[in-house]
Amino acid sequence: MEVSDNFLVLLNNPQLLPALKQIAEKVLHNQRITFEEGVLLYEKAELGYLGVLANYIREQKHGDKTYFNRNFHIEPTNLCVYDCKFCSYSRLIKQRSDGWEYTMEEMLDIVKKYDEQPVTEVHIVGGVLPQYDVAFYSELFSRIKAHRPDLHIKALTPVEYHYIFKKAKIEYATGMKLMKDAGLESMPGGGAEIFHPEVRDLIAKDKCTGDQWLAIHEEWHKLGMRSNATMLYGHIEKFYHRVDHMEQLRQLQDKTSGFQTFIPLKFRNQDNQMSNVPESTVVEDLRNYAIARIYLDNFDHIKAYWAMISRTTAQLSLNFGVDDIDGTLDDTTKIYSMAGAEEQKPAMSTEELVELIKNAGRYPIERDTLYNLVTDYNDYHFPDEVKPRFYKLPVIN
Ligand code: V47
Ligand code: SF4
Repeated sequence: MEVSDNFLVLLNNPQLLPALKQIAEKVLHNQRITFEEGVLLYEKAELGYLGVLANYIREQKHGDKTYFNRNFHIEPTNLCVYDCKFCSYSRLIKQRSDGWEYTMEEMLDIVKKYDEQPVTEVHIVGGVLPQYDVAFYSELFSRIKAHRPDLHIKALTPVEYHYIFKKAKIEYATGMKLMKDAGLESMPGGGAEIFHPEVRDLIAKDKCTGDQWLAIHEEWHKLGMRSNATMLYGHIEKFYHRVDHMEQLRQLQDKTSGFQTFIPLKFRNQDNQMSNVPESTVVEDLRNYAIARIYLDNFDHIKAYWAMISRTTAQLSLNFGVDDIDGTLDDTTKIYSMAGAEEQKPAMSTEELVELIKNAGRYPIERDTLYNLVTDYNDYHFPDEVKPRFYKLPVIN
């Protein structure tokens, strides 16, 4: 790919630290950066530098293409046996009157609500409770597939799988095969938090460990299946914890190639046990997307989850390595609104998503969960066409 003027200016800047110049040259030559270089980026690299590098990689992989899908969530319950300090669902928080625990029929009714709509994915994730066990989820998945075979089921995380397989006394490999046979098609990226025990033991003590999270994804990938990965950042972790997290993902990806998308999740501090911890700045959020794009050279996609990060930051992130902004959601998820995200009823129509992407100067592509093309919106004109890529200044006489 042609090197942009920005990249050339950056490489020829005599004030650039030699170590940062070396990283830029590695990126230019498609070489992998080291753990130490990852930490150095977090410690020393300013936003403009990171944007140039990450955008170069993003455009090399995808050009202007920016992906989204039509999806909805089912959150079986907002109560949980665990007590993650950052979570507004955890058991200490649950002494409130707005808890829900959906039955199987209630979850199937949610699926049926979308019968006439062109959604392609249901994303199922919520709290962990004993009644939702292997038998329950197997039946749920198979009944959803029986009702609507074309709806992709992306469901649960190693947090739930570790808990239900342990209760059922079955190995991860056996359990994941059972889920696949029942209709599970991919795994979302949740439950990863920060793998390093120095942090995990403080914020998410009792649930699956980092190694167990990775082992369950590995078993799933061995079945030929795909999954995502997240990282909950911007709380008590240090930069080396973030790099360690991405290093472990990069190593597993080298082994299996099963991950599709990396999703950095910004810690939101409302109504949880870490409300005293300030949230990261937008500058830090953008730096973090960019460093993820540079570090995870073997991941195809970096996603900014607009419901959590806000629409404006999602647009900005498209210049910092991000090529995916998740989907329509239809106000079916509460995880982030309960934790203080700007979007209190997260829902965007296809038109709004297309407009948001076009207004950021990018090329909207509706994908399915596995990144197959559903609709190319670049030449698609809605009745009220969206604004052009760059605004013209008004002429004042
Ligand atoms: O595992 C919980 C996180 C995750 C907070 O795979 C919080 O496509 C920030 O994984 N502040 C669930 N984060 C959501 C998730 C996800 C979302 C969108 C797309 C995909 C995908 C996956 O939310 C949890 C946890 O890490 N979380 N509370 C909080 N206060
Ligand atoms: Fe439960 Fe997940 Fe919240 Fe932890 S993050 S308390 S496991 S819902």
